[in-house]
Amino acid sequence: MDEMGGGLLDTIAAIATPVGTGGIAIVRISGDSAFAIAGKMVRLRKSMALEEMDSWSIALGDVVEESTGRVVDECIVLAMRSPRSYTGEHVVEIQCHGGQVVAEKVLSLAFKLGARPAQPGEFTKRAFINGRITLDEAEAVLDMVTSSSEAALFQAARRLRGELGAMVERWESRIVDLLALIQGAIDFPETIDAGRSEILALLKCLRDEINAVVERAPLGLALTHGVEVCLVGRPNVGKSSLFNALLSRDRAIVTDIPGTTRDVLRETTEWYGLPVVLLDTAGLRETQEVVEALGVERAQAAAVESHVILYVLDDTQGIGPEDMKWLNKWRDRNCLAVVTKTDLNQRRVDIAQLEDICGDKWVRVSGATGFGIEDLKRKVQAMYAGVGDPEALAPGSARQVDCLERALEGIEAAIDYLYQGWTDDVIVLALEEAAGALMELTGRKVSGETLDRIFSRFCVGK
Ligand SMILES: Nc1nc2c(ncn2[C@@H]2O[C@H](COP(=O)(O)OP(=O)(O)O)[C@@H](O)[C@H]2O)c(=O)[nH]1
Ligand SMILES: [Mg+2]
Repeated sequence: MDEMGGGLLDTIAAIATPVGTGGIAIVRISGDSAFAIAGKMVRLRKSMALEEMDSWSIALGDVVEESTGRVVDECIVLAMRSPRSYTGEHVVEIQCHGGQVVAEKVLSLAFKLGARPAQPGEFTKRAFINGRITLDEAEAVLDMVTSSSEAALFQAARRLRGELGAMVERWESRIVDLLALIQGAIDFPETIDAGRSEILALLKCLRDEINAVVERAPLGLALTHGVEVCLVGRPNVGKSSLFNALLSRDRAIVTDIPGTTRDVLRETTEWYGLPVVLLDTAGLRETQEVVEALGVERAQAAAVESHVILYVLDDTQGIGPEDMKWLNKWRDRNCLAVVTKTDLNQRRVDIAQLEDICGDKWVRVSGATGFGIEDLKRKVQAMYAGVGDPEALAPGSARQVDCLERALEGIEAAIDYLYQGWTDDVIVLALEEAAGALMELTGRKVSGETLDRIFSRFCVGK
């Protein structure tokens, strides 16, 4: 039993296409018995058994219920033999007609013949375990499927092609080379000083490269999960009108009655390639009204949890003491002051005063006319460094970011130790940590391998 609760040696089966009616549905079977099981389910039209199909060949057949001899559906069979398949195991894919009942029926036949239901992600997990893909690529598979904007898709596609993993492996092998250099220095103490400045320069270069990718972590995570952007502000300042304008549709109720919005409204949208989850909230104010008070609580919680706060100010009213309080509270956050109702030309919001609190993080808009709305979207998009840069490869998961950060810590520590004149073994330890963290990112084991590589590359006669 593996940690997912299913045997790794079992043959697994699942419907690979979405639930519902469609042109075709695909039932995927993977494992040692894939051909044997599929062979009992499908009678090929040409006079050969499914088990005899060549790898990477395709054939027309009928799915037949063994017990009754009834034909369930006409199908196309794709045969892929180990190790040249997605999972690295024998895989048979049966394309049947895309009705839910049809696909379920075909799947149930596979179960009756000994396949076990695949667990979530198990085909990809097997692909990783069988060395078909690295861990970061496995994560990218999921990112591809769930990507909600083109920018997210392109990032995931690059990670799926192994671009991040390849970069990480290059960093790792540079560290391994450095380790070899240092280990060599242990054997030849007279070369140590010349070696140290060289090692320092190489480490700084490596640090800067890794750091550039770590800095794009917010972008990578934003693309994977969407950026939560939360509209907050006092009642009646125009939040819901902005919510609608930003979504280009009438989603939220807008009235001149303060306290109209109660619950937090969430809608997904896309701003110049950035996938956004936009939140509209109840106006922040003290209130005795129970439902509204709960709404205000939720508004604050939503603001705290979101990635970007849009603090809305009413240009017909100016900046009140309450506004000052919130703006100051969120000044260190990704908070943009949004001055709305500018179409009424009152100019009560003093921009100089606003700049004192927010610097250049403000924008003038109108929810009524749409003025400044695109500017607002662009300002939020620009908070995510590298979003418009096709060269900027970003990590796609918190796990990857964690590995990179730990690698960076190890390298920083090694640099410090070098400056402080610590002994080589301390530096070696820090660099091994860094290499280990990078190996975790791609899913390879860290332990003995690092050492093996050092000695196989840099043998100084030991
Ligand atoms: N002229 C003008 N009126 C606006 C604008 N935004 C909101 N309003 C009006 O201000 C009132 C409150 O708007 P609403 O969006 O519900 O504010 P909320 O309570 O902050 O969500 C409504 O009567 C809106 O029609 C704007 O940009 N221009
Ligand atoms: Mg509202």
